[in-house]
Amino acid sequence: MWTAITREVSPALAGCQLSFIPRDAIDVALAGAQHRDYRHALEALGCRVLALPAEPALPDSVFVEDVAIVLDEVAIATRPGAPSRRGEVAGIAVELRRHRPVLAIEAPGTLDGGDVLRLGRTLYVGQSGRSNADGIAQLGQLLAGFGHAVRGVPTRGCLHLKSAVTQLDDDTLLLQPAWVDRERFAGFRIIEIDPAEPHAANVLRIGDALLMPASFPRTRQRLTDAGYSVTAVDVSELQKPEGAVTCCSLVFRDLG
Ligand code: CIR
Repeated sequence: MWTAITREVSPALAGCQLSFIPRDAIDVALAGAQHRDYRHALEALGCRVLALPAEPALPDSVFVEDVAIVLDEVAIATRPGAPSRRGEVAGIAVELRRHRPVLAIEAPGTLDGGDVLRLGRTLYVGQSGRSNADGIAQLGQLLAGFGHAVRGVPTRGCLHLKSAVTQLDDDTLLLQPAWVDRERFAGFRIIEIDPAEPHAANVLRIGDALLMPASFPRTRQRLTDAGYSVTAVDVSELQKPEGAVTCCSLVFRDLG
């Protein structure tokens, strides 16, 4: 029903990009084990998981979400805002061509997939330090012919739009009000994260189920109280390099 493309943790993970959190020692072996558990959790939620081999020269390459956007009709290879991450794109694009036609964001545009939140036929794109106006405009032009609208959203104090807001179901979002304005999402029901857990807004929706980091029990309680089925995974060593759960996979529908 769903395919999830993932890439195993790079042995160079400690050389990752960091923007909003201080550098902390990363246990790379534990990161690899947590990534394996994450892949198993995706399988348990109904995904066919592809685990591409680690890229020793690309520290952030486990965060495959940032290098592509996958829709039913087409995939977009991005041009990440961090130059150190641009070498990650080609390997994922090759894999995606087995599933979708692939278009690309070109220089001087920059776009990180972590900034792209698809809600129905509108793609909300974070105007972050990683995705620039040219990249967002290119995305709009590439997708207009497929009937998808693109709308820029200002973010503040966080890496990507999906650090601040993700989708829980067709009508409901989980949102961190310090990092994005809820008014940008008029018409949606909003559940806010617990204020004691500022990084908790990044959850991965697979059908009717949600996957989230184990380190946010208060926000998880809010979600289970609201009736959601939530699986928690320990991703501590993937959070130190400023990742979370959406960033470690590209999940898309199998079109049969
Ligand atoms: C970076 O700064 O690019 C990586 N260290 C973390 C990327 C996380 N990506 C995401 O949440 N979509």
